[in-house]
This record gives sequence, C-alpha cells and structure tokens, in this order.
Amino acid sequence: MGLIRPVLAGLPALLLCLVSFVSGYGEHVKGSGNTVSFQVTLTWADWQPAGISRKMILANGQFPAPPLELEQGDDVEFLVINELPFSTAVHFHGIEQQNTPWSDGVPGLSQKPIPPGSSFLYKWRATNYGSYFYHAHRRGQQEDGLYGAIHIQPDASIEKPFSIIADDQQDLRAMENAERNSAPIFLSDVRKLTAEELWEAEVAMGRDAFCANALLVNGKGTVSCLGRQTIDQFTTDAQKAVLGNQRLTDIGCLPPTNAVAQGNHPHNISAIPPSVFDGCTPSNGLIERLYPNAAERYVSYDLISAAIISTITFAIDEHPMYVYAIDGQYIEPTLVDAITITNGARYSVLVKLDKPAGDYTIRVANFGVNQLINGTALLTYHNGAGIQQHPSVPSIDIAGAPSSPEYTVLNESAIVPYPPQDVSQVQAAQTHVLKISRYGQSYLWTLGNTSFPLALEDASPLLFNPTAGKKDLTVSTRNGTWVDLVFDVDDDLQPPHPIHKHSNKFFVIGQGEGKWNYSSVTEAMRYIPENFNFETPQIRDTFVTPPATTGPTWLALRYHVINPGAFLLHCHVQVHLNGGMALALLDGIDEWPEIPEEYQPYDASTLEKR
Ligand SMILES: *[C@@H]1O[C@H](CO)[C@@H](O)[C@H](O)[C@H]1NC(C)=O
Ligand SMILES: *[C@@H]1O[C@H](CO)[C@@H](O)[C@H](O)[C@H]1NC(C)=O
Ligand SMILES: *[C@@H]1O[C@H](CO)[C@@H](O)[C@H](O)[C@H]1NC(C)=O
Ligand SMILES: *[C@@H]1O[C@H](CO)[C@@H](O)[C@H](O)[C@H]1NC(C)=O
Ligand SMILES: *[C@@H]1O[C@H](CO)[C@@H](O)[C@H](O)[C@H]1NC(C)=O
Ligand SMILES: *[C@@H]1O[C@H](CO)[C@@H](O)[C@H](O)[C@H]1NC(C)=O
Ligand SMILES: [Cu+2]
Repeated sequence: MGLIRPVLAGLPALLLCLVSFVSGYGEHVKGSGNTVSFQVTLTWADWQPAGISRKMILANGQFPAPPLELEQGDDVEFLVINELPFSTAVHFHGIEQQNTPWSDGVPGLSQKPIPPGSSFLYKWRATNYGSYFYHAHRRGQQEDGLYGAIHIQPDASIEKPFSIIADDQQDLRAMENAERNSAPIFLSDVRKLTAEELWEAEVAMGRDAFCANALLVNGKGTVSCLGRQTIDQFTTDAQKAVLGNQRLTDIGCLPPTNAVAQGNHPHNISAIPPSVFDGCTPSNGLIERLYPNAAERYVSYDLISAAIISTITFAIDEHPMYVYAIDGQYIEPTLVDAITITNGARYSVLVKLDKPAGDYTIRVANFGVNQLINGTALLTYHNGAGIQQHPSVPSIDIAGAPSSPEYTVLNESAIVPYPPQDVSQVQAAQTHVLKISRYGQSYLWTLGNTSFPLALEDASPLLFNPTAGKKDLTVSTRNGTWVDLVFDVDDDLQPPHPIHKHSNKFFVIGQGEGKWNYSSVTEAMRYIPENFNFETPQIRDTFVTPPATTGPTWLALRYHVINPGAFLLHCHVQVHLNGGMALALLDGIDEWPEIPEEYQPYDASTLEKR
C-alpha cells in the first residue's frame, strides 16, 4: 500500500469551490478593539471525504470550514447563512462568551435552531489567545463536516514560554515567528453514513455506533482496509481483554455483539446498516501535504481534534514536537514524539525543521480500544540540499502506540501551565457528583442522575426561560462562587470521556482510580491527597475522565463562576452527546443578564436578517 495516492478521484466539488473570504478576514490592524466580520454560507452538498461519496455540510463551498484569524481583544461578528435543508447552530469551542451568553450557539440553551433559509449573527469578543475552533452544535452535524479553525494572536502583554526551549535570540525570534504563522491541522474521522442516518441506525439496532470509516487530516484521507492479518497482528492487549474469543471486524471495530463494549442492552443485529461495524471498502482519497519553509527553522501547528469518536495519536516521522500550549493556554514546553489528542482538545506545537530535505510521513492512529484505524499525511520541505528519497522512520504504530521504547508520547498528567494560575483552595460553594454510565440502552448515557434528551434542542432556550430547566438536567450556581464538578465513572467498560465545558475554562484539580466515595474535595483530600494538584492545576476547557477498564474512576474539576448564562457541560464524543451525556449549567443565575432585543428567540429580526 503506497503512502501517496494519486489525487485523481472524482472531485468536481473541490475544483468548483469558491472561497468567499469576506471583508475583515486575514490581515488587519494590530491592537485590540477591531471588529472582525466573518461569514459562512452553509450548503448540503456531494463530497468525497476520504474518497467516500456522501453528502456533507460545506461552509463557503469548503470542508473543513474556512479558518478565522483574530487578535486578542477583537470583537467578532460571525454571520451564519443557513442554506441547508435542515436547521443548525454554530458553537465557538473554548471561546468564553464573556457577557455574550446568547452567542454560544447551543439550541435549547442559548438560542433556537437556525431554520433553513435563515441566518444568525453571533457577536462575541476574543478575550483569550490561542487555538480554538467553531463547529455545528445541532444534533450530530459536526460529523457532517461543519468545523473550522479559530486562531487568536496573543496580546503583546502575554508572556511566551519559548525561552524554556532555547535562549538563543535567533531561535527565539524564529519560534515567535512560527507561532505568529501557526497553521491549523484538523484531526478528525468520517463515516459513510450521515449523522442523522447514524442516529436512526443507533435507535433501530440498539447499539452504540462507536467506529469510523476513515481518519482525516485537514479533511483529507483515504480508506485503506488493513486486512485480516494486520488487524490480528496489531490488536492490542486492551482490545483482546474486551474481545474474549471474538476478533476485530474488517474495519478494525469491536463487533456489535460484544457485550463488554456495548453493555447488556436490547439490540437487533439485523438492523445494522453496512459500514457501521464492518464492511470495509477501500477508497482512493486525497492525502494532505504540508510544505513548511525550512529557512524559517521552526513551524508551528495547532492540532485540533474535531473527531467524532476516535482518540487520535499524532506524530511526524523523525520530527519531535515542542508542545507549548493546550486548549489556548501556554504550558511549560515539553518535547515529545507523539501526542494523543481527545475530542475537542487543541495542542499547539513547534517543530524544528532541521532534518534533510524530503518527505516525512505524518501518522494518525486511533488510540481508543473501540477500533484499530489509522491515516497518513505528508510533511515536505526543501532546504537547498537533495530530497530524501527513502521512507521516513515511524515513531508510532497503527494502534497509536510508540513503535519502539525510545519514542515518547506526551504525558497528559505532567503538564504544567505557564504561568500557573491561582485556584481557590477553600471548600467550593457547591459540589456536584455527576455519574457517567449507560442509561437503559447502549447508546444512551447519563451525566448526573439522568440522560439529557436530544429533543431538548428544540425546547425553549434556558437562557430566556431558566425556570423551564428540569431539576436533574440543570445545575444552578451563584455568580462569583467556586464550583466543583466530580465525574464519577461507573465500572462498566468505558472509554475516556473528554468533558467539555462551555464558557470559561476550569482547573483540573484531581483524578483517580477507584470509587469516588466522598461528599466533597475537602473530604477526599484527607484520604487521598496524592490524587490532587492545587499547585499547578491544568487550565482547560476539555479534559478526559480516566478510562474505566478494570473498575470505576473519577475526575474533579473546579471552576469560578464569572459569566452569568446557560452553558452546556458535556462529553465531546459526538455519539455520547447525542446519547445524553450532557448537563446545563445555569451559571450566575442571581446575576442573569438582560438579553438584547435582537437575540430574543421569537424576534423575527433575528431569524430573518438577510
Ligand atoms: C430487526 O431489524 C429488522 C431489519 O430492520 C426488522 O425487519 C425487524 O423487524 C427488527 N426486529 C425487531 C424485533 O424489531
Ligand atoms: C495505515 O498504516 C498502514 C501501515 O503503515 C499503511 O499501509 C496504510 O496506508 C495506513 N492507512 C492510511 C489510510 O493511511
Ligand atoms: C506522568 O506524569 C505523572 C506526573 O508527573 C507521573 O506521576 C507519571 O508517572 C507519569 N507517567 C508516565 C507514564 O511517565
Ligand atoms: C441528583 O440527585 C440528587 C439526589 O436527589 C441531588 O441531590 C442532586 O442535586 C442531583 N444532581 C443533579 C445534577 O441534578
Ligand atoms: C460575576 O462575578 C465576577 C467575579 O466575581 C465579576 O467579575 C462579575 O462582574 C460578576 N458579574 C455580574 C454580572 O455581576
Ligand atoms: C467509603 O468511605 C468510608 C469512610 O469515609 C469507608 O468507611 C468506606 O469503607 C468507604 N467505602 C468504599 C467502598 O471505599
Ligand atoms: Cu463520552
């Protein structure tokens, strides 16, 4: 199987795409206070992601959606024109929406869905710097292709961590220059069926559809069927433990009949459509090629996981990476060969371009137990010398593990923010222990006492009608207080759940294996102080619960309520969110904002702006 495939597959849509960068995009005067206008027109069109023919959501004719470049302090006016045959909404992942909770893009919480033929103007301020992205937040539409990068240049007053990497002035300038030109690398997965087809399939078959058909790098990839021998050879010990005497399917997936992975729930195997759990059809897709300029000595990439299910390990052959920011916050830079990136997280990396000119394979591979699936892209540079012709040396295998012990994967627990920020160390005003478990069906989930129904996206938005919020689906907090969220993962086999909180970031204060058996963090500290970190807690908007393989696990997050509004807390695995692993935070309900007239959900001017 060659790594580079001819780029000849039928691609009329690609060639026809008309990029309509609107005024305000790209270069603009430095300094805060600019208003940047951005516009996306959404269409439902034929596309060939990874060479699979299907319908996708295009933004201005593109997939992935066009990038949004900002400077910290900019005001953004983001117009969504919905020419899709269904309603939609767009969320700005990691953007805190300080004083603009009506622009968070969550139907049922901050707005009504945008109907077909209408538009919606989101307005918010880029209060933080770093790597973010926007994506659909209506039903499963993110997996239909609506995601685009957001990069916010830091204000001049923000201290950069690059002097920890090198103190040579030339090196520092090269790194700062690379950061300024940082380019997004979207890591994602795609399926043959659309999000709605998959949801219908889940309901009909009673199974959690946790496999993909291809991994994508910047929207490009291909389906390569690994073959029985390779699949069996790379089946991991963790997968073998789940499989018992079964084998992975021909798409590398745990079979739908596996009771450990699916739980003991009603199901109908004959209702499973082809491609969901098995049926590998090789394709001839595109390969993403990156061409950094070796004369600049460093290149910076914002790795963004827009994956629906896959937990993607990323590596560039022969090129270790300095990870210098995560979720839009600097960290003490760490040199690694590979990074395992969970859904919704962003890692900014500097890569030194000091190898012989040539092609270096970029490898992506699912690290989750759910599936053995991989993909490739290419990093190519010329530095005046001859091009390297031999294949580059991989640092990870197709299961996302280091290919030999000399290669390192980023240790997520060892991350130190730069600089660390103070987290309240006193007892939080509230502690919510939120149970994560299946809920009667293998595709339904709880976050707390019950499952958040997908149908609530069509209910009256809680921001406008907070008293409509049902008790077990909402948590109300007072402004200015500190709140602890403890995720109590039960002992069924569970993947790591990337918990994403809308609005401001949280501190990751503790995690562990075993049952959470405490009324508060203060009490837990008396028994298991070694499981907590109040000195250098990570500052994140997306963080995973420890995987539950042999028993229950827990994760403790603490956040400061500073931005009154209705914000979703949820797992960023799309099938888990659809299945109800979500909860509405009614933050600062004592200081609930007055909503501008233009955002009132029944105001016709909001829906008919065009
Ligand atoms: C199972 O699915 C098949 C195919 O969709 C359908 O014909 C059959 O009625 C289903 N069985 C049950 C018990 O729902
Ligand atoms: C997955 O890895 C194998 C082995 O390196 C490779 O042959 C194959 O092309 C890769 N798949 C994709 C889609 O890149
Ligand atoms: C990851 O870092 C943590 C915290 O520094 C450490 O305790 C742990 O041993 C490290 N894990 C590995 C696999 O190195
Ligand atoms: C879950 O139920 C318990 C007991 O009734 C209650 O104290 C707690 O607030 C509920 N949790 C949520 C998130 O509603
Ligand atoms: C909410 O609390 C934060 C932090 O104490 C404060 O800065 C902010 O002004 C408060 N907001 C309102 C609307 O009172
Ligand atoms: C829970 O904690 C209490 C004391 O805090 C202890 O007596 C009990 O054994 C613990 N239960 C489990 C299951 O660990
Ligand atoms: Cu999850």
